[in-house]
Amino acid sequence: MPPDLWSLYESMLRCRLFEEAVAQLWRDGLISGEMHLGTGEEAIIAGIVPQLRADDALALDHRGTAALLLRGVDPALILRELLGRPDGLCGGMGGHMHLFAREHLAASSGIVGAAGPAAAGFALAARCLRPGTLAVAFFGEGAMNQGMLLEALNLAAAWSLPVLFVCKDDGWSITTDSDRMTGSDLSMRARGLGVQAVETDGRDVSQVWEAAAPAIARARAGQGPTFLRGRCVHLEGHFLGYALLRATRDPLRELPPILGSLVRAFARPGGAGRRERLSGLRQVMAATTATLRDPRRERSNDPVARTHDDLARKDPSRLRELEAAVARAIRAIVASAMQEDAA
Ligand SMILES: Cc1ncc(C[n+]2csc(CCOP(=O)(O)OP(=O)(O)O)c2C)c(N)n1
Repeated sequence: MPPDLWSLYESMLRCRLFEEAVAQLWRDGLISGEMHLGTGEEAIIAGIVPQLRADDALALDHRGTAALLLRGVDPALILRELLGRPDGLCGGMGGHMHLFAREHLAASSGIVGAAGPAAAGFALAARCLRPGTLAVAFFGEGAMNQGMLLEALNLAAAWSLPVLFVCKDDGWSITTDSDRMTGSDLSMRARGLGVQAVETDGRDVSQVWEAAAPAIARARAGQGPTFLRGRCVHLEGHFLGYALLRATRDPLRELPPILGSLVRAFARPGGAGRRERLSGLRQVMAATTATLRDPRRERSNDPVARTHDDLARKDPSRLRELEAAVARAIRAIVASAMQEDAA
């Protein structure tokens, strides 16, 4: 049985508001480089991470911030890490993609697919050192086309390792429609390697919890790995400032510079022939049209919004209080992280 929806919502909202605070710091120019957030993945993170015990392990991808937050890593340390400060979680050297919390048995990597072998390694160690514990790997569906992740699935099946492989399937690998580069169905692929596969609605936190619980229990009992696939939508696109999303949200402001560079690139002398250039243009147009029909616009695809709507129907004043309390807590975390003299 999942915990009540209020507590699941609180976890999701903490992730969302924390990542919105990160987005603001990024927009203010205080965080350098790209920023991949898990906005839209909250139901998958909040439906699984709180089920783990302190001695379970977590292997994360380039969107690992929210999972570390729910894991109990000090949020001020995470924020200072993203700000590149020496008093951050990894001395300011890891940034948002390479976070490591030794005492929480949690590690993230920006190398797509790396969560698979990391989790298999954690699980092998778990079997020897901490029987009854498991490792969870989080990754996108694009990572399922990386050899190392398939090798990890294979080894986990062959050695019956306690791993939960969680595929957060948003259908896109940056600007590539994942279906166009994926042969066969991902769950079938996992089954083909000897890993049991389960599918769930990754936008529904209670369903994710219910799908993950038996897989976690199975791994703890030494009965082997599970591949859990949850479909979700990345509400901010691949990364913050994603050009196509900006263009569809504010076309008058954002489209002219994009069109300008496209026309310049098309007309530039030398380089590829006219036919290849036209084909490139067609691909850009297709990606733009796909973004225009974007599921990101539908409220039902936002796991936080849809749970908010459910709870608002039940008890609006309790919901207001809960949301205000979470927002206050996140503001306090940001204020504490930004203090210059933090230890
Ligand atoms: C091994 C490797 N190849 C390519 C990249 C560049 N890259 C970063 S994110 C990404 C897309 C990954 O798609 P998916 O696994 O579906 O995750 P999502 O970003 O959609 O969450 C790629 C190709 C990388 N970081 N690592």
